[in-house]
Amino acid sequence: MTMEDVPYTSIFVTNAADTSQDSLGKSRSTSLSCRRHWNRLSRLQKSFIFMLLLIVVSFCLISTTFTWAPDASVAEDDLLRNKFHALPLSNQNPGASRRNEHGSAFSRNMGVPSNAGLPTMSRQLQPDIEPSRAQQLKVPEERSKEIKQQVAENIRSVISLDPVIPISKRKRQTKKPPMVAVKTDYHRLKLDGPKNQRQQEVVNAFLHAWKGYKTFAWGQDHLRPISKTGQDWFGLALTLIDSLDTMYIMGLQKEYFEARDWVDNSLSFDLNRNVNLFETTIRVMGGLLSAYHLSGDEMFRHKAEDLGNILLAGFKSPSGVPYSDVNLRNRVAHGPSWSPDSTTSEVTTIQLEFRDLSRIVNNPIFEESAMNVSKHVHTLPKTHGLVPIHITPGTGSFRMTSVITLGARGDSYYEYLLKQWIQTGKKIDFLRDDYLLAVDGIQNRLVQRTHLSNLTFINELENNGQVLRPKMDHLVCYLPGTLALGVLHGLPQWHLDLAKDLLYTCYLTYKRQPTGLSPEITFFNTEESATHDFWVKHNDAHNLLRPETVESLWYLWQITGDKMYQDWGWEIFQSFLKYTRVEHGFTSISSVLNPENTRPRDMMESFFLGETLKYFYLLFSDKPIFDLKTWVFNTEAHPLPVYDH
Ligand code: DMJ
Repeated sequence: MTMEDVPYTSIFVTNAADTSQDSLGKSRSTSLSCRRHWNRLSRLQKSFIFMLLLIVVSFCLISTTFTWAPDASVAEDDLLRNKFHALPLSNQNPGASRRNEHGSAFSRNMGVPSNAGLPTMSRQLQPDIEPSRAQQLKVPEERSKEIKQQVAENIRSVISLDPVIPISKRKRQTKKPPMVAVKTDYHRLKLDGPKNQRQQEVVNAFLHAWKGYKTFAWGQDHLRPISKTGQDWFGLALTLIDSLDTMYIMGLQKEYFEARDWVDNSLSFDLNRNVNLFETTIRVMGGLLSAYHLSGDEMFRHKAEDLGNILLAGFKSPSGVPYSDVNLRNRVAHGPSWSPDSTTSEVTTIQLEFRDLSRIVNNPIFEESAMNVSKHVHTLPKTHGLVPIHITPGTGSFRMTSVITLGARGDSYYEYLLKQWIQTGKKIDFLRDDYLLAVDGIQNRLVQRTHLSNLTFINELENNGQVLRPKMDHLVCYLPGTLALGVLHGLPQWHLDLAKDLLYTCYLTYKRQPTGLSPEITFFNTEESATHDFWVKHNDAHNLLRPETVESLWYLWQITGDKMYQDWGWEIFQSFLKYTRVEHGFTSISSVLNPENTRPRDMMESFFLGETLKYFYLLFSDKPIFDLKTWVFNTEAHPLPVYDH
């Protein structure tokens, strides 16, 4: 017992003794005189008093029932707040100080803001989605149970030893959001399932792949459909997150909500793993952002913000050009072990996502960090607008000896110049100008035609821009779609001619193989004596279920209205079904050259569900589903809204 306790104890003892003697007699005489007064009243007077009492009691009962729930939520918040204070500092989320540092809103955060304890706190900790009117009017018992559960859950997450406790884990929404697009009236999206046989077949393929993933690899990055196991690259459920918006678009409600709940309950970024900044941004952040925009589900926004705060570590280099990898737990970034360089396309293909994140959480740090990279790259010397595929974060300079290509490690630099310009309402001129210069450079320095059939292809440029190499990655086949998109947004019409010619070549890289599937890399012949337009090296003959050609077919169909592109896509889809579908999903194959022996690789990449099947579904639609003036697709096929600046 402390000194402060003593007076309170003695006062309590004295009062108790008084009550037992003196006050007992007083209360007896008071009750006798009341009864006398009552008996003297008339019948009317007695009825009037009864009525009055009844009204007062009813009023009290009603007001208790309807004001109880909000009071309880304040109590819940108080309990939570006390828990935060009770925790030793080392157990609190280290992200809190980071958020503070970047000026991010504390409202939903784990960290205790400087105004903790002020009355506003209970409002700040309200659920992410406002409880519906029906929820607010629930009977107290039911609501009480719900709140107790929520508090227990919150406390569990607060006292866990995990250094990173995601915001969305603490304030989880209890009601599933409706399956409607958040901006239906504005974008007029109709996401109510397949409308024709081709789309239905795509949905069937998706469900087949999903079943395999769910059965054997649930929550893992990829499915190995032959060995019936999962594979982890980053440990971030890449397939599940890449697929969210595909399911939403296909109208697969049951599957979508299962995945949505997994993200809510089980997606954790507290992993001691190095992840690739670019891949994590385009697949995971992109997937979460588009799921948020389509569904309006706040949980996705919070998860994206959690991830964004971690990935910001990537930009902490001397030049601001990000390192390739970030450790999710300790938030330390570094380059790959074999090189001091980052990849040009990687550091310039995170801007759509970081900008969108900034806009939806109202914190400029993400957009600024990523946009500074674009601004910096804009100032670097280039070859007719074309860039080498390596850049050094230490100095911020290009590795000038690196190859120039529209394929691996160069591709989406060009794509994001255009798409960023579109995303920001076509107001940032240097993005458009760099894109236009680059397309000029492609046309004048890289484009060539085969001698035999006059097929258009795009070379690579080696040795400091001196030597042309007639090698084209399948990845280059995204370019026709991007060129067509530029034309839709008012860029020169000749870009569409180039797009059509190039897409025809891409289509032939499928059609002319005995499996009807394209290899990873194709070499082209320009000599007069050539008997073939192109050929494939044994080691380049694999097919990874990549999306780029289907992506471009979709853009070209939607922009030109020419159904020929749908038919080409249908042929390609049949070939995927024939040669890559296995009992428990789809698999990449080692050879497109030999239908008798494709040598399956036992790997279904997340982009097959996130991109390839989504683009097939969009391509086979009778009418365009997305308005390409109000939506812009990231490089992993995740739709994001266009802003006006
Ligand atoms: C995807 O992750 C993206 O499309 C990226 O831009 C390139 N590589 C794969 C698909 O091939």
